[in-house]
Amino acid sequence: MKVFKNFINGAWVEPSTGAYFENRNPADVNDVVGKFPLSNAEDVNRAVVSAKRGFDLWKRVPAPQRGDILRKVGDLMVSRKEEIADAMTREMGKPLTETRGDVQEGIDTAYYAAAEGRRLFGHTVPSELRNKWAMSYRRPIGVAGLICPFNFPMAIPTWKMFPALVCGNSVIFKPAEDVPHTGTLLVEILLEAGLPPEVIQLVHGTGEEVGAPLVEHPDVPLISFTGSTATGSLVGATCGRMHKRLSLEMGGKNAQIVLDDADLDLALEGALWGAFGTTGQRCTATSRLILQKGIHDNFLGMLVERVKAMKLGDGRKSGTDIGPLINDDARRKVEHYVDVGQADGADLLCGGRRPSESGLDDGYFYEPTIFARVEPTHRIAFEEIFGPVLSVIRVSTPEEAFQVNNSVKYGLSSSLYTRDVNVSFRALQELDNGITYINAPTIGAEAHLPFGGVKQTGNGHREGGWEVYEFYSETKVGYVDYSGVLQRAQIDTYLGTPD
Ligand code: UN1
Repeated sequence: MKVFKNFINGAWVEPSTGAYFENRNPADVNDVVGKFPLSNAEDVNRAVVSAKRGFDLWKRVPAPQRGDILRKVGDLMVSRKEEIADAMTREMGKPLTETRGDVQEGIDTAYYAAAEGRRLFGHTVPSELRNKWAMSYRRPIGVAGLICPFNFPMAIPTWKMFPALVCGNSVIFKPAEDVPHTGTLLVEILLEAGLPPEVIQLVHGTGEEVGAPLVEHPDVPLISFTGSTATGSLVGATCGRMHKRLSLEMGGKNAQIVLDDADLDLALEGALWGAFGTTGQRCTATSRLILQKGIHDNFLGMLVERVKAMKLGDGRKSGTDIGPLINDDARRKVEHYVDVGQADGADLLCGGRRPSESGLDDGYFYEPTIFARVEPTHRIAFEEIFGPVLSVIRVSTPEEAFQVNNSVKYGLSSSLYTRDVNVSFRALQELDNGITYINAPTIGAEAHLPFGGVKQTGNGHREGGWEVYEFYSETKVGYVDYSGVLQRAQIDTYLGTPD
């Protein structure tokens, strides 16, 4: 069995604990991907010492040159796309079409970052005094601790890492325990592209043993975390106490709204993709379907028919629509919520159980599940499940749909299907989310636009696009007075005074 290592201090090394965990294929738990380090705070401490040296070197490399390395990273990802997608499906289950998309999102992020190395704009503004220049520019911050989830094993680490690197920070990367192989491939690619070794550190292990020491380390001023709202609160408490810069990307309870005038075939494709893509394990997944009363019964009928025909299976086999859940805990959580939904009185229309077909016994499969007659008081109407469970809510008007959409504590994405342009723009204005799609599903954000949510989904920062570069750099202002005399700001205004 292949044994993988951490990358610390410029070398592939064993964990200080000497302990490892097994990474298994969630579609077939007999298939062991490899053993990965079960590291602890000592490994994190070593990584920080090295990353500080990496930062001292890297911050002096001109940003366009830093960007050139990211361009090579993108090129290598292009050439290894199929291999990475295959490794990703093997360790986390989503079908190859989706893992290819995940790698592509990383490639897009690499090329965007490469170009950003030639921008990183500051401002030059007029000074209120003569013969004086005033400007702002961006400086790197230090060692960035990046704690990543399992569901986008390539895209999400790149959303964090590439902007962090182009801005001149060094990085300590902790991939989710379920996807350490993809994380390893990403680090290999960075090194192959010529990133100075101490600029990147890879520390495998659990949130408790690696994530927490990273967040608590005084020499890691930047933390970016994607994961559950509960863990994000703990991370936030520590970062608040230690005055760290923190970007949080957390839960969602995203809704697709279908109004009476919608193109129902289009809305149907959107709901299937939004709710059951990535087995419902996207932060952006559609977990509520809000149907207007005129199309409610008809649309539900169409939906259930199609969902029953979806094929569960190994994501590496063609014809598979839905892969397994990531692990046993995730499946138990889904099972728990299916019990809760039934106990609360919602109507289970399909799914609600493990599949009975042969060949699926050794994976964490669960049938795509639809609950109808879900009421706002039902827990499945407002709690994040992170699995293939869709809660259908019936409404009378667009306004009621907007109100239901906004009634949860999360605010990542929303989607509206209608042919009415006025209602569309009202929705863009009224829906409390970081992203709203019109006539498209709740999933499918593009790498060059800001990504993130309002309310308890995040803490005001965005990943992706141009905004993330603000997070990974600090504004500094420079004044250059070339008048040769003392000029007192706010006092020596020279108005009406000749030279
Ligand atoms: C996530 O689920 O955390 O918009 C990220 C999407 C993808 C990214 C999802 N581009 O669904």
